[in-house]
Amino acid sequence: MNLNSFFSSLPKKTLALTHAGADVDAIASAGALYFLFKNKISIGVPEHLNLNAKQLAEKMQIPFELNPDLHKFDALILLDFNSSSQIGKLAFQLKNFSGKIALIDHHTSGNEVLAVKSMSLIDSKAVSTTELIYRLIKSQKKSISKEIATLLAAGIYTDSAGFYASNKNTFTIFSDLMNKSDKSFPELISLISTETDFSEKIAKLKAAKRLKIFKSGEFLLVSTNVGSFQANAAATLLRLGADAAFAGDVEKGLLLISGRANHFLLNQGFDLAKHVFEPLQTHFNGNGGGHAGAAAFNGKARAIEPVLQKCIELTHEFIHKKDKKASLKEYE
Ligand SMILES: [Mn+2]
Repeated sequence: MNLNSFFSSLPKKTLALTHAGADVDAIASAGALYFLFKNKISIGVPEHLNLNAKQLAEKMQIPFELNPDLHKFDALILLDFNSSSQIGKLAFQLKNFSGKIALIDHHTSGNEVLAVKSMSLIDSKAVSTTELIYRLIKSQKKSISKEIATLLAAGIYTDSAGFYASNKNTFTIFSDLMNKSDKSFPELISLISTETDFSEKIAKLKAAKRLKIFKSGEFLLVSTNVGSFQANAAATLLRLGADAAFAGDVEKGLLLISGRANHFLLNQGFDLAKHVFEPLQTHFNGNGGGHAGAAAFNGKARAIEPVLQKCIELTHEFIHKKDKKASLKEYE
């Protein structure tokens, strides 16, 4: 049995199974197979789908079952993963599955073998699993409907990070798929992009409006006062050009600050948790921690300004230790 003969006479009860937290590429791959075999395939998703994948499934009317019982099926097609750790609690059922298993994936394969070689299509050079499904359909000389073309294109766009990680093949295939999908590029994007919450947009814009900008040596440090979405606000400020950003608020005495630092600072050995939010505990009442590039502090304070100021000073202290000539100045 090989993949071609498997797909030319599919077992009666076949389940296309994505990884847990299915993304656009995974659900699009499953959906494409579902439309290709005219509803003969069921789709299973362990745990949940991410927001973009969920929206795509709704708009393209792809039916799926969360956490299906694998033993109800005669065959499985594993999509967009090649390690059983990727399917959460279903891993145990997969290990004991006695039916046929096919595997289509574009991740680098590890030591685990989930399907025999003749039943696997693994190519880590493919930008998406949908690209592999495109190749499979082509090799079987089947036709690509509008729905299938749309789904395959969506997987390529998402997994190439908007073509950032693509090769010349990607554009050839994508162009063919866009022709067949009968959709414009904005129409394709609208299937997978989710609206950012209105209050989140306002919080980010207010964070930018209330910004304080400091220069420490080569680095730009910023702080801002914003009542909600502090983590997203700080991340947004990095995209605007800051090397480290602190966004915080005091509400009814409760203090919350979120920090983000970019790789230029991290390459210097900077660690937000270690150099800012943990030392902050000796100056203010509360607890801090997290990762080198993303961390937070929760506590109690009367006002936010002195705390934000301290975050900037602690970051400057680190930079000054590396570069004795670095001085801290604020831009008006
Ligand atoms: Mn993928």
